[in-house]
Amino acid sequence: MAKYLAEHERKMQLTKEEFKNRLKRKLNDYYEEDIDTASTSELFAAISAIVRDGYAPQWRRTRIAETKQKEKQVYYFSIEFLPGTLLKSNLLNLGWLKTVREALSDLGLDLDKIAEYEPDMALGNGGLGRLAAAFMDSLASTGYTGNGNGIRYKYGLFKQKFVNGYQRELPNDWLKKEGHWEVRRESKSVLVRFGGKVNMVEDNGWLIPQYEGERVVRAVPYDVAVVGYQDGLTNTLRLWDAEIPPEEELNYPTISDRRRVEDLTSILYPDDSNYEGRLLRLKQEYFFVSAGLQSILDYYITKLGNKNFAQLSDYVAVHINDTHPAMAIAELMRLLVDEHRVDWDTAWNITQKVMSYTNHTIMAEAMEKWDVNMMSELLPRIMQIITEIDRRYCEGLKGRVSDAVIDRTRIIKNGQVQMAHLAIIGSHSVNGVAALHTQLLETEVLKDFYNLYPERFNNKTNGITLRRWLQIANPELSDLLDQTIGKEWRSDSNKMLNFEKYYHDTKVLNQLHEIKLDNKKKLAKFVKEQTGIEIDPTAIFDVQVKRMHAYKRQTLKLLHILKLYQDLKARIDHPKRVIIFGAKAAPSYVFAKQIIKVINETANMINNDPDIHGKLKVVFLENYNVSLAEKIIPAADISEQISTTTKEASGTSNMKLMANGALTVATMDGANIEIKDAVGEENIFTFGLNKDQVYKYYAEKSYHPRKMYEEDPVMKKAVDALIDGTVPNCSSEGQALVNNFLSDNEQFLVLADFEAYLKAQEKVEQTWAQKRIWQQMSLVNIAHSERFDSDKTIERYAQDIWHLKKLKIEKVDR
Ligand code: GL7
Repeated sequence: MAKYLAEHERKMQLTKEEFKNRLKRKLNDYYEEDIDTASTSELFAAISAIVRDGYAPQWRRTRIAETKQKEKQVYYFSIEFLPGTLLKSNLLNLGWLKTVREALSDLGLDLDKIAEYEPDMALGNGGLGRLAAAFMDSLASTGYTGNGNGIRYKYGLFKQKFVNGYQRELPNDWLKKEGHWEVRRESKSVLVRFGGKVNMVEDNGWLIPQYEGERVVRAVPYDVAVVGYQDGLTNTLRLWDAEIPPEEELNYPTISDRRRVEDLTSILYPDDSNYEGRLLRLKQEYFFVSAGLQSILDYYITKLGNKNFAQLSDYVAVHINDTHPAMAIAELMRLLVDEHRVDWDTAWNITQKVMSYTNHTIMAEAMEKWDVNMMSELLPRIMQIITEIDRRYCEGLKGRVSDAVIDRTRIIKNGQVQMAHLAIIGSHSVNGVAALHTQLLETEVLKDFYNLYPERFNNKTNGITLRRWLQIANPELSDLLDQTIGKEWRSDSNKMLNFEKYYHDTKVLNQLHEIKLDNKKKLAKFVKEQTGIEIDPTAIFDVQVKRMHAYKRQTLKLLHILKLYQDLKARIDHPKRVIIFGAKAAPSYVFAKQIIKVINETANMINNDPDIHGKLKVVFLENYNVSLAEKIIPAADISEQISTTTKEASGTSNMKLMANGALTVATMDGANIEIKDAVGEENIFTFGLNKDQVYKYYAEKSYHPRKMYEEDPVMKKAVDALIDGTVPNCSSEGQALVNNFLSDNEQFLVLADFEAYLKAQEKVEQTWAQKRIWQQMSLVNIAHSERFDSDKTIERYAQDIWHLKKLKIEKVDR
């Protein structure tokens, strides 16, 4: 061990010279190339190999410490992980970023250019997947052993292209490129069963299932290292791939049989906040849940040498990230009862103690409900177990609460399995992702469950990896923080609050301004390269980046744009503004795609109208993903967080943007409320209906937008622009938007918030004119973003839900 540690320390000491030597060696060994002849892909592959060598010893050391110290571990089960690119974050977390950047620069090379080669690991749609990735980083960086458990999709989230203003989707074949971070761990493979029939037969007084005619798939894990921030700890994100088991080859005779297995892990469902009851998705869910749980129990038995499952929850916490992995509850029951012969009551007790669940949305269309017949056919034993859980649940409550409550909360209803109900009934903890969201779960959406099990409910407001959104995406701002408050904020975000002391410091305020301007110039250059559109870096950069969805109300922004345009045409002046969108629409979400088309046509019209002298520009960047976010967010002046109050569970782009000094225009929804609490009312632009007003409209069915439209000429003019020929080439899409706005059933109340939104934007303009105040507000936002550091969120999960202790790893001194 001592020799091994010494070797580790040596590897961790990376000087520029040492790095250059290693780079030369790798290029020579892999490609027989020199530094000056190597291509970008070769350089990337060589550097990533050096990084892997760098963390390999600490990855191993973490595993050894885990088995020795036997601290409880959490397994974060998520059908999505969205880490983005890993080269720079691994370098940062190893403590090598600066050295490598400088060494490359000595060699005439640019780290940022080389890093661009890496494809995003886009195994997620949006906030939910990104949060899972942030939590992985934070677990490792706060010293906990946390394991990710997910799916290794062959194709990540589709690449978005615009053709004639329409979204087109292209496959995202991310595995094709060189320099992967994953390690195939064939020896850890497990088998997962689908279909067939189950017969329960008696064996020594125990009823055990006998399977007949089932399909067996091999789950092979690919492990990705999750390097902690300069703490010597490296955790594992385990992603499962599906293969035909070698011993089952004969059972897969045709190409289409084989393809069915490959298909299991080939695509990520590109839906955000929506769910489709498709068989393949159900297969995916069971596949990674079963594989993950089998490998956990295997570890428990063989590595920890424990066969007493009653103690499982002292060593293992399984977290169910939204309902997609909720079958973990039934699968753990199956493994305990069928495979390890634990009696039902004991197994149930263990399961509840092990499992915890996060709800990420109150939108009804996102609530998973699986057809009982479909589930019985695909997963007969799991369906039996869920039926038994449901039966016992109802029986246990009978006579204690009304039949109506039992009926509303039971798992199996109307031929469907309610996954959220399974998740709540089988877990000891249920949390929402922002204070308002949790409150709505308790008082509206999950009210019955809250009355039954109030102790299970808790809030865990989301967080973001400040390391990525500041240290990697905004090095200039990070340097300014170093120069003012010292470097400690990099490992202790609480220190960022000290930045507020510079509130009256003209020099710092000016520096903030310069940094923002510089980031805006870089983005302007990128926009020019990508789209040909010229934008002025001194204009207000007004940013809305998130999935395209009716509830997020990119349409409200669109109406604001049309109003500004109409003003400018009428010679009513406004400060120069560039509106920047980034958003993908789910391929099957017709309305979202119509919004994209209309925004693109509006942008085209405005950007090419000489009449308005470039005072307004609209840029819709293609293919919004983590890498693009890293370019846009540091350049934002305004952060648009304008969802209908009650609909955005938390939001996380709101946090990233504030950390980079953007000022938020916000409805009092999700985490916006907590941002307001952190920065104070005077440092944010709030507007719009509150939750009671929203619910009142719903309850009384009193929303009549056509009346609002008829009575407000400004609104009418903006809305009419979509159908009176003002915005060209999208009459059917424009009409679809207008029909939606004017319908009494329009749930997102766009027109109800229109006037208030314009007022908020007027305030933005007035504030923009007062440069110093703007800089001061920006500074306050940066300082208070510490509150949304995902390291802090993870500490709360670790303490309140998972009950973890930190692993002791001797600190690696660098
Ligand atoms: C989401 C919420 O919509 C979003 O508000 C939240 O920040 C995120 C992470 O908790 O989870 N829920 C959801 O289904 N998706 C989200 O992004 C796709």
